[in-house]
Amino acid sequence: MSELILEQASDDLIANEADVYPSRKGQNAKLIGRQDPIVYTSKEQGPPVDRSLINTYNKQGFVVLDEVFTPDEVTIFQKELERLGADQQIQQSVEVITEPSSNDVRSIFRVHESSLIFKALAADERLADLARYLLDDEVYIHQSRLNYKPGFRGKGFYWHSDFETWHVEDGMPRMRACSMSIILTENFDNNGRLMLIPGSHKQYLVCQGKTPEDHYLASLKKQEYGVPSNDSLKTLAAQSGIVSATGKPGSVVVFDCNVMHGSNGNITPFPRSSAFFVYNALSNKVVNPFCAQAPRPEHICSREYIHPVQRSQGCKLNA
Ligand code: 6CS
Ligand code: FE
Repeated sequence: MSELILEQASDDLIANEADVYPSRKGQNAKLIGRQDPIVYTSKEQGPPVDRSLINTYNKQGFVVLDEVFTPDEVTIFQKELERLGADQQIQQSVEVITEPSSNDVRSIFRVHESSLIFKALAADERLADLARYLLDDEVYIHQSRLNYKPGFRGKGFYWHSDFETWHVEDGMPRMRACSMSIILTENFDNNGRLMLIPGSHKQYLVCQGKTPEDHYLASLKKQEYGVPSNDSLKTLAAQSGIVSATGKPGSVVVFDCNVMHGSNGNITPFPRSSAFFVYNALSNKVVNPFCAQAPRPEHICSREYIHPVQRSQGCKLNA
């Protein structure tokens, strides 16, 4: 049997037999237990941040690291965010998602490859070392995006678990990934900040319905599949409430791939922009999608270009 057929057979085996988190397979919505650790690292290795922050992450499913990046570094990120958002050529590319009710830029994907500054940021030890610690493995960027959440008409992101989408639509086998959202503009109470349900990462929410073809073309503007039923959301929220994760520009929201989160729209004049990197353990590389659809494109889910994030000594950023 040729190497290729063997490899495909093993992927199929993984994709078909090891679907321990089946969702959107016609069942009713329900909550099942998480079958993976949250913090993978063995105890003797010291964390790169205060142990109390690791404990909060483990318990809540997220933690806010205050002002990790200096104001000067944030200015560099903001200028790059504005440059990319204003670039006519980039605006026409597939990597840009516009707002559903305007042509405002909603997100730009794959910036860890297309922007030298965000490539350096993704590899910065203040982020990547923490991801390696939490996942106890080398890591690669599964997805990166700039979220502009523009003022006046920035639409929200309905409640969802990222992992449910990445498992079903991208073929991410297990919960061994974490996201880091670097706050680039002031998060106020009212400009569409990130809301999370603490502790929700410990249960997997099986979603009803079936994944439509090319679902990402709609879901990245307005997600309607792979979202919780009202009852399951009520159950999760009743268990531990809903909190907002805010912080000054330069702060980082670190969250487990399976924590339930969402954000409101933004009708204030103040954009709520962030840079978002998803670190996946190298041992948890995506296989075939667990839904019967074609894999999502490379700019949304790294599949062809999977390489470990190189160790760096801080962002090599030219002001
Ligand atoms: O579908 C995805 O991969 C993206 N969708 C959302 C709303 N959050 C995670 C991710 O960026
Ligand atoms: Fe999300």
